[in-house]
Amino acid sequence: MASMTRRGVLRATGGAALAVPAALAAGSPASALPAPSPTSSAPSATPTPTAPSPIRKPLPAEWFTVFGTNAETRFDALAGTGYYTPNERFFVRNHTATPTIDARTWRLRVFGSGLRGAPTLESAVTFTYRQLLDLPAVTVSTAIECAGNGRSFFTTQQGQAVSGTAWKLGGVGVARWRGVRLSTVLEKAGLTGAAVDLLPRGLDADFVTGGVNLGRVRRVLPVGKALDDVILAYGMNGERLPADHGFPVRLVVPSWIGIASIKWLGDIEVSATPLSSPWDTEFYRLFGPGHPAEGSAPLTRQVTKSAFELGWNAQLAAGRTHRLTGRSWSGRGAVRTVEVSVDGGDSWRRATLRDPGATGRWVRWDLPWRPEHAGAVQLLARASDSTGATQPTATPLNTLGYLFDAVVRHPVTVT
Ligand SMILES: Nc1nc2c(c(=O)[nH]1)N[C@H]1C(S)=C(S)[C@@H](COP(=O)(O)O)O[C@H]1N2
Ligand SMILES: [Mo]
Repeated sequence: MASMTRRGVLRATGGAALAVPAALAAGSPASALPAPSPTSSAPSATPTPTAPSPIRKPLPAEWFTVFGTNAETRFDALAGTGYYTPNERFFVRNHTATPTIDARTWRLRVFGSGLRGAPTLESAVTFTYRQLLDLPAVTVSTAIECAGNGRSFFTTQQGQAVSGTAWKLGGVGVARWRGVRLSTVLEKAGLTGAAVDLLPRGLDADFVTGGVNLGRVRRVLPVGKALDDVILAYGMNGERLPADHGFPVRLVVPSWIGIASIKWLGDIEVSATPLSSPWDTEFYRLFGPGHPAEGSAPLTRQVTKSAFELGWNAQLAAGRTHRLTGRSWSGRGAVRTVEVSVDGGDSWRRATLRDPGATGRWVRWDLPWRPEHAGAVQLLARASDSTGATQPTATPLNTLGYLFDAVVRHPVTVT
């Protein structure tokens, strides 16, 4: 691991599912399937075999729960897989569909008033794939997590209506990302002290929702964060960055919600004046009771969560000792303790942590449990982090269902 490891490596990111404000939602975000992008120039008379899938990799039911253009990792599919989420099992959150990009012709274009000479998009400073590979490389171990991860529990645990993909807890994964520091590239592009905001933008299709074309997926990245620990990643867990995860190059923004980590990066505006996008104003803020009409400030850091590596409604035999395993993570601090309750929260026992805690990524943990009687049980796990925060029993409502951090009640059946 390179020098960034110590600091940058230790933070998590999160993204949001697609939480579409009611005003924009035509259907579920998952239904906002874009027209497939034309990837070949085959004559239109040629019958199309099958509509291209929005996600390229196989999505076996043992590993994923699929929601339209998105696929959630099943936590029971992580048991025994090691610390990092295997690329094949890493969740995918696509606003539209995974595009096909030729790394030989791909260029990253960097432009704007925050660069020397204020180049326009047409006169942008460009980087080829090869040029990026030739710059000093770093490896960062961090989570990418959707801001909407855990959203379904607002409804199933708290009885609240929220819009967006109904993730359980699998809209998260941790990988070793290989790439070049964004600060290195910005410096080469002529960053000036006047720069305040960046606007990285993807090469996937325009995002159309409720009949409104919001343009290409993009989200403001303040220059302070950009220079701190963000990388342009071209490798994931020792492999070339897979198509579904942003090939050829994506941003990895440690500890922040997943939308910050723009995939299929095409250009970055660097501005001396504040920038904005619908992903900063319409989505990825807290809306609803207790929040201003325009929403909270744009969301940045992820919250704390815990998950058992068990299927939903898993069956466990009575009269035997089971090793309950799980993972806890936070974008706000390092996970320090994890407690488990098998009696609905009346009593708690400390789980054994198997990894050192670090901001922005998880720790694996385990705990033996010997259930004596058959019946339905809810398993609870709660983590405390280095900021002193412990997962609460409820998360205050926000209508787009972001940043769920309450203790999840995981149903199992003892047989
Ligand atoms: N260009 C582009 N970047 C994107 C997205 C997208 O749809 N298009 N989705 C974002 C969201 S909401 C999340 S949570 C993460 C998901 O990353 P993954 O699919 O590699 O898990 O990518 C982010 N980057
Ligand atoms: Mo996301």
